[in-house]
Amino acid sequence: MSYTVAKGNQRVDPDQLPEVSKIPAGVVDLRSDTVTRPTAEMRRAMAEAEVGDDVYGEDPTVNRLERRAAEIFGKDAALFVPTGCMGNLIAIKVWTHHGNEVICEERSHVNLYELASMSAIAGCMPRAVRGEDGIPTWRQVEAGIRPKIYYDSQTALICLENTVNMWGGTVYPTAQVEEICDHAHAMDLKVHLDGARIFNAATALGENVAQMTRKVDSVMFCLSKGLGAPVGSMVAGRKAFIERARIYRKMFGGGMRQAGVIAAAGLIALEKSPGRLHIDHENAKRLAEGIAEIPGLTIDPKKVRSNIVIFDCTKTGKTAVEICDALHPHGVWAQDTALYSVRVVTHCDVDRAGVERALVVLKDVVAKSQRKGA
Ligand code: TLP
Repeated sequence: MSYTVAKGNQRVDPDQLPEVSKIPAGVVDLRSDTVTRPTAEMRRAMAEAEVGDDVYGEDPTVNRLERRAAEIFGKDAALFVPTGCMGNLIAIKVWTHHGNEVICEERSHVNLYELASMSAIAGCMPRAVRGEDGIPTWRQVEAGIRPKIYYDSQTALICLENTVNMWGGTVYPTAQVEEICDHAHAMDLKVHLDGARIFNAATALGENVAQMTRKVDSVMFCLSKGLGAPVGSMVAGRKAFIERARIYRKMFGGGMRQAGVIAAAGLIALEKSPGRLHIDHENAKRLAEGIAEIPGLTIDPKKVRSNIVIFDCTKTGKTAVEICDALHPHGVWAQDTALYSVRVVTHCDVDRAGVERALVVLKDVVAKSQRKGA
């Protein structure tokens, strides 16, 4: 069977959009935490942001955001980039040469959802390894490292992800990250962390991001997911890394001029949002527990530690696309992530009442579809 995404997850026709840019009333949009809209405070800060030409390093708001991100992560420096994908690609480009291999987990974002940019642009091959719940141990990573023989392509970089999106927001224990870094460094390999949702991981672990990332060579994190900023991600690392990252950002078309307008929202996201992520996690837990009680749906709620819930719908006899398409007209939007996997993600624009409504609708839709399909 060929796989097409659910209608609600396809690119919409701009003419069909409502005029006001907010999640339509009555809709519980659980497709992703990327759908959050900027708060009134962010919009005010954006309107009032001091700006300059960032390609000349003259945007005071961008400079402030970069300094603050570096400080929070305990790194020398940070760089504001338009997207998480660009941040990851920049790091891969800095740490590798054409023809190198990059070790990553099989379902990682860099492997599956970045349009093969590590190959198409950085000239590298992904070497996918498998880890339980998307969290490979050092032993599993090590098995993917190429021997130093001149006719083998060479491993240059290990790319980890935390939280692990497509495994249901699972969380890397810091000791395991550090063990991988220690071994990798002893072999002259670099470690990049796709920390798109690192603040969710920090919330789940009760640790701080500086401590969690102290051994990685570079980290990317997103302002525009759970933290609620409209646009933007950061990469952070040593000074020499960021100097080269700046060059590749420009090469990839990411030199953004008066970007203070969006950095202003990013600063608010960075300061204020981490403190509320536990609410999203509690809502995700509630979703998972409710889903586990719906006949035909399978999930282990114990494994849900952050804001991502992925459940299996095989036993309903319906595909994930069919489930998502059936939910959509009832104002509950979910994302199909594989033929029989549906993802629901909690975030600041979904409250507990929305979660409860989503569960009622999901139960109803699954029950009806089973009756029809029987
Ligand atoms: N993830 C998106 C989709 O692309 C799947 C989502 O809805 O979750 N790393 C990770 C772990 C991500 O989850 C994402 C986006 C990115 C990188 C890329 O970030 P952007 O979308 O800013 O390029």
